[in-house]
Amino acid sequence: MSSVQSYLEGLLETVQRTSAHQPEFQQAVAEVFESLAPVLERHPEFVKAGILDRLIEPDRLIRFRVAWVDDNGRVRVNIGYRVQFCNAIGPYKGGLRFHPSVYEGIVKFLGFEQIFKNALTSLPIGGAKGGSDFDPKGKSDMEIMRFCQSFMNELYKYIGPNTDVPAGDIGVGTREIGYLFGQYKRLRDEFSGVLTGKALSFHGSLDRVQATGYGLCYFTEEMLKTRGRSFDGQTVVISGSGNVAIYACEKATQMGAKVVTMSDSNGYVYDPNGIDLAYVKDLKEVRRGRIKEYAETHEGVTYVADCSKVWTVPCDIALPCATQNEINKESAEALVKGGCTVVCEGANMPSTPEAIEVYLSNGILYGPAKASNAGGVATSGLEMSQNSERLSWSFEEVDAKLKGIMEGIFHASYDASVAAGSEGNLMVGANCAGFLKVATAMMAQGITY
Ligand code: NDP
Ligand code: 2IT
Repeated sequence: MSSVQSYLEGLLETVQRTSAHQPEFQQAVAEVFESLAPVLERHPEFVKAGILDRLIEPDRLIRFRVAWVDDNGRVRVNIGYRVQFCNAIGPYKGGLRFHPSVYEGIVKFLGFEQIFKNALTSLPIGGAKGGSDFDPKGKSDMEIMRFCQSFMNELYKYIGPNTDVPAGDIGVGTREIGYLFGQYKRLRDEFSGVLTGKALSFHGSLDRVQATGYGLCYFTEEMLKTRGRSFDGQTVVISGSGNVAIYACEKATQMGAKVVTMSDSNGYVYDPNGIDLAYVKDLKEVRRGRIKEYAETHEGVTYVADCSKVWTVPCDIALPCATQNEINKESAEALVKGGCTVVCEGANMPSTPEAIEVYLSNGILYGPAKASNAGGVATSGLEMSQNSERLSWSFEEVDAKLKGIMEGIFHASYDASVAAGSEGNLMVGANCAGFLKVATAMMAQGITY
């Protein structure tokens, strides 16, 4: 074993010890490490400076109590988190997730991935993530507001437009960002770009709502071009029915594809005529209903009460847009069997390591999340720029920048895969390109943390 390999293995053992019982974080670190040997062979100075030894431990992990009062006057308590992982190339930046599964291992995996994703955007943003085990499902609007206010009563101490700029993720959209922003403004008496994903009425960016899904499709289109293909005429399977899934469906359809599925954690719908997106937008964005209602109101649509079976639907392209580890080995094999030749990730870490092995050994074109879903945070970066200059750009201007950024991420990842001796392996390429940028900045700034 080379000395670089044994160095990486030693660090993985450290992670298993220091982050025991956090399998998602261990998985995210292992995937990055698997790619980095060629970069470390070329740059022994990164090993000497302990760049990775430092990156596996966040700058800080903040954990706090969030007490709030429900509509029945009962006191409820949740746990809030913010992990500030690395600010080598800009203020900490990353979303907030409200979901009952949130714990340290989830925010750390997301924060760790965010470091390299944000580096790939080429914008000055560092890596962070946060959230709570609060479950927004079934909560009234006033309960959501009171929870957000209580969450911000603690979080405000640690964030700021030049320090740490949170945004949305699962369970946190425009409504929640509004309540969080209102409370921050009250506590600090300051109107600033401290959060992104804001509503347009108080200087959110046009195209931010669409950005992750649109960016995913721009990235996928670049991948398809390498095989002389495009979205036109392709059958697409999408999981999830939230923010990312909806706008991935919209852009893929605009590009000529037929999207035949959407899902939530209860099940999926299969519409052979192509998803009626106007209905889904009203169902999810306005009425906050469940995807099952789609089958109840549309002719010829199948509903299957098992979301993991969505991958058995035959397709050309799969865009997982729900959550981590939603495609395991068995699901990946089902995709291959159904004729799928492209998997591009809208969700964060939706494929297990075993699923990725299935993609690679079957010649599937694979777009890894930290490259392919970077359009959301990139447009958050553009929202920060607009807020700083107190100007708003047009939808077309933002979307053209988003498209350019996604094309840039594809080419940087592709070129880095060539340099690493794994031409076309975008997972290796994205990890190497993102890491190289962060490591170079850390080298220049000395050993601080
Ligand atoms: P939303 O809350 O808008 O939607 C989440 C969707 O995923 C819902 O349909 C939800 O179904 C489903 N889902 C969540 N958890 C599970 C689960 N355990 N099993 C099955 N389905 C599940 O979130 P987003 O669309 O914003 O986020 C989706 C993914 O994209 C996440 O991985 C997120 O980290 C990632 N992402 C988001 C970005 C953004 O800008 N919003 C940017 C980059 C990545 P249900 O209603 O049943 O929970
Ligand atoms: O995973 C992600 O990149 C996001 N949830 C978006 C984060 C952001 O700051 O816009």
